[in-house]
Amino acid sequence: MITLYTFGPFFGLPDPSPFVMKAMLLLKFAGLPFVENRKGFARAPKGKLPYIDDDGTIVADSTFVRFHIEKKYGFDFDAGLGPEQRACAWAAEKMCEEHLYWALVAERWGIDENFAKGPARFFRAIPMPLRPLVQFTVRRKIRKTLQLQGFGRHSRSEQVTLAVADINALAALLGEKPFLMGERPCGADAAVFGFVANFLDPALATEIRAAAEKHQNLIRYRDRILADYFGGGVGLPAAPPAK
Ligand SMILES: N[C@@H](CCC(=O)N[C@@H](CS)C(=O)NCC(=O)O)C(=O)O
Repeated sequence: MITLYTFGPFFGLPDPSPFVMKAMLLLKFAGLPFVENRKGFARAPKGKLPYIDDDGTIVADSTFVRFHIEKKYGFDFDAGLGPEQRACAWAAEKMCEEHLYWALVAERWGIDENFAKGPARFFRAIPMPLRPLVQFTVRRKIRKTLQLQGFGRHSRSEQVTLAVADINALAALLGEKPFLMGERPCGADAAVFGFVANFLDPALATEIRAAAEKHQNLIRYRDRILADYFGGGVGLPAAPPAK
């Protein structure tokens, strides 16, 4: 049996982490049953979630989870795609994970209003009066990470410009197809879904969400994947039906 280490549902989504949602979807796409464990963060081999325990084999990082599934179970997430489509899917996935992700971190942790509605609640289990100190320390670490990575050095409006360019690219790539590369989901859909769902989430009150909401195809994409793989929506505003 596979155990997937997660944070647990948040923001009306199966998990607040797009990487955890990616691992969930990879396992679901591959038809592999798994159990969730929400208490594994302290033992995460890379200090991050997700990771899996597959009958004693620990695999950390969502992309290595994908490679593990492909190798051990012989499942090709991109079956039926040509080399150019595979390359395009990989590029879209990494655009989200290595670029758009930092906009999500800046939105959630850097803007007080979003922090209060979102990440501040991650710390509910920590007793008072310790909680504000832990919140302050973690937030300071994340701000420093954003500086070192570089995204945090852009002005707020530059960050929005970059994130909206990514979101517009995703919407253009998806077009009117049900999934990024056609009629059936590919590996990149597992990753891209988590970002689309997070940026559309009402827990983020920002210009980026407003820009994402202009793309009805992205809203339908999120709703389709939530319905097909997570048993339906979780109280998020749905898109009007396609014309
Ligand atoms: N490259 C990793 C990224 C995972 C990641 O960044 N996880 C974040 C949550 S979205 C995390 O666990 N952060 C905790 C920390 O950095 O302390 C993957 O694909 O799994």
